[in-house]
Amino acid sequence: MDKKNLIRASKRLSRHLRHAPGDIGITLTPDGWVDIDTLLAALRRNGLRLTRAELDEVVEGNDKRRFAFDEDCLRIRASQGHSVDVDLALPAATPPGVLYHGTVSRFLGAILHEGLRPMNRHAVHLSATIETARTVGGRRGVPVVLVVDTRGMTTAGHEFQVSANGVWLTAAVPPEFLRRL
Ligand code: HQG
Repeated sequence: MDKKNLIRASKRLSRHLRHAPGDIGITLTPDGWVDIDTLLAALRRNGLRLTRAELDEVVEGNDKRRFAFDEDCLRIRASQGHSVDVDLALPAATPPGVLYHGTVSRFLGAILHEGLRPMNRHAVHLSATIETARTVGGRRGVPVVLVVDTRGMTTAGHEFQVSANGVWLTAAVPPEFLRRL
């Protein structure tokens, strides 16, 4: 597959595995999985013909490794970023002493006032590196990077999880744990 088609297929997968499975008539398990043959058939009915080998290419070639197969390679799910009600059942994990969040200046006032909220997703997404946070913020304009005092949060009892593709997740970040880089 060429790059354009890989990106197109990845966007369709993100849409149906994170946000709108019903649009192509599939149902996710409570922890976000769908049977691969079911998915490919549903995509085919909805205008995207993808072979199993091409799906492997999309999963492996994905810049952020957004999708993961289960152990038997029979099922697939998105590793993070859902808006539909799934519980990925990720174990609690201990983050590094600080993490980063990339945003844009127009959200700063609200964020520094009320903290980071998950907005349409299940969790606030945090990055392990400044560079990644810049890329995330850069999707919306000139990036502004916030430093998250994860050590302080852990002491205060907040929990963290890390997705299969290395994105740190937490329910919310109160403003006292945030500062501008
Ligand atoms: C902002 C992409 C106002 C927050 C990326 C962000 C990431 C607030 C936006 C992943 C706020 C939510 C997630 C508050 C947060 N007031 N604005 N209290 N709290 N915000 O897309 O972190 O390509 O849901 O700063 O790489 O930007 O999809 O979150 O700007 O990993 O795999 O509200 O999405 O990954 O936006 O991005 P999002 P995000 P994928």
